[in-house]
Amino acid sequence: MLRTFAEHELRESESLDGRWAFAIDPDGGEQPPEEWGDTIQVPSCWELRPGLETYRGVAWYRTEIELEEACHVRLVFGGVAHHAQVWVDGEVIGDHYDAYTPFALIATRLAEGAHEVVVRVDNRFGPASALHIENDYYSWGGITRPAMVEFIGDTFIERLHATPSRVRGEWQLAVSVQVRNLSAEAVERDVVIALEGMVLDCGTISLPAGGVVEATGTLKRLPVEAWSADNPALYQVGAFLRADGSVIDDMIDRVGFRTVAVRGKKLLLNGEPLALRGFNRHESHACFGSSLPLQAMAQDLELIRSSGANFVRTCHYPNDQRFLDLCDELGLYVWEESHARDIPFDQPAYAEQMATNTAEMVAWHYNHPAIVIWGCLNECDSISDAGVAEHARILQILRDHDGSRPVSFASNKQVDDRALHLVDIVSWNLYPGWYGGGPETVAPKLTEMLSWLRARDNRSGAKGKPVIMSEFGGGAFYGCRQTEAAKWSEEYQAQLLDESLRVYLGSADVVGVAIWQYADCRVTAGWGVQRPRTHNNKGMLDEYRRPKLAWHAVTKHFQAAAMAELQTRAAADR
Ligand code: ADA
Repeated sequence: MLRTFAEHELRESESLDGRWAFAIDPDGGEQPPEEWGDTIQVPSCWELRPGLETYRGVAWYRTEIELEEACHVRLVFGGVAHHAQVWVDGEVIGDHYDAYTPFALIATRLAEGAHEVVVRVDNRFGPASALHIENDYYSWGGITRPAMVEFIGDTFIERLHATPSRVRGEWQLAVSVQVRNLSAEAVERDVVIALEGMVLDCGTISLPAGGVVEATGTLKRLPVEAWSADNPALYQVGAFLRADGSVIDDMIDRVGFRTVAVRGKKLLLNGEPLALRGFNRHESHACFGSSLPLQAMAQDLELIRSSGANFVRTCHYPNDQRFLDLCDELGLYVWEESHARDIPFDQPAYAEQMATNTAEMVAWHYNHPAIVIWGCLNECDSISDAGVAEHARILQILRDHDGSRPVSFASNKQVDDRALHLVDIVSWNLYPGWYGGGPETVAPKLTEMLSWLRARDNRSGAKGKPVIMSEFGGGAFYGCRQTEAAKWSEEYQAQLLDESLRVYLGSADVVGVAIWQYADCRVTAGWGVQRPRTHNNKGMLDEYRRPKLAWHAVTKHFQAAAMAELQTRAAADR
């Protein structure tokens, strides 16, 4: 399953998870192999197979689907790392770039019976890959997230977006339903939306041959509870397609009623100041690579919640929808960002790949109440004129696709940054105490940055905006314990995090903190030369989720902050 719940009650679908035929293709062939001799688990990373630990190349996957009657099929992949080309019965039906966004491809008018599905997967670097590059995290290979096949008719619901808002003290839900017509004739269809027993007829739409039409409607005066980390109240919203009075298709998603806004230097959730405290988390695990099963994601979120954290930044790419579903269910706030970490803008494929990845992230993840901030372009060029223009372009894509959430990018350009006027929230990646100086440099560095930002003559365009410390921390090897707290020891890392959180959580100017990072993560070979163990060792846990001393220092601060928040709220309620 691509979600933690069923997205359809009427539409027939089947999971494609399981053993697929598998063949690596070191020559990077363009045609499916004659021999298949092997099988592999889907979803999984091929790097977890002995002998393929560092394989960077092409591999082929094959499975079969059985149709009980002639129909169209919609193949939905949660993520393929990182370039997928999909074949049905020997014909290419489409392709997709980037491991971190879902995609759906349609094969039309398939006859009853068995049909072959083949996927060519390529995780090589090079001019065709601008987002997956040698980097300080690993680019895995394979069909790394769940996949499924849906059996659809000529007209079907392709997308359902639901936007909650509060009007004169009452909750309402604006719903947009995108319907596609695969037939060669124009047809009319009725669209109905429903939420917890309340039904709204969105009227009849005329679908041109091969066209896509949007139906909209707003459910008003809804008797619902607000969503927040303390009360993650979720509601099912359904869209139903009717022909001649009969429901022929459906799509179900979940919504949480909450609003996110920036007012002055504050981030607001449902009109109240929101303080974010948590971690940067890569989809990276010693036992699963980037293909974490649901239980491992749940364990991460249980650990994160146990620390007193309420926030996760999906560094540096869109996450598995099931992880976001769990954040919706458990009540964690999420900064989700499109796929970029210090990438050059002059790669030939960059412009289109970055725009597509950003738009796909919002399109597929729009309804998650847990997502409170959209991010992009981590530590990219926000100094040159061209770099600032590119930030404007990508931030505008975020705003064009979703006007309901604040946007930001995590910057390491400090006072030289020239794109801060473009964001709703200023986000700083600062590493005092690691890339220079000791823990005693944390407080002065924050004072220096805030003095610059808030100065009367500050021309950054960001003077009065909220500030998030989007990355900070230092490295330690799990098990490296020593009395003298030298760098790479757990003792030093704990001291640095202790001081960093004392300073950042104690600042009225900082509305959020995201520690770099939750757990150690594997990095790619090119970065490996700079990273001991070819891992980024700044995790509070190691890659097996074994806690370092710093985890306990962090938990002390986060739990104290959570307790103080509860006491403040209790006092306000009295
Ligand atoms: C940057 C970057 C992270 C990581 C970090 C580090 O802030 O955004 O991905 O590389 O530095 O560990 O130095």
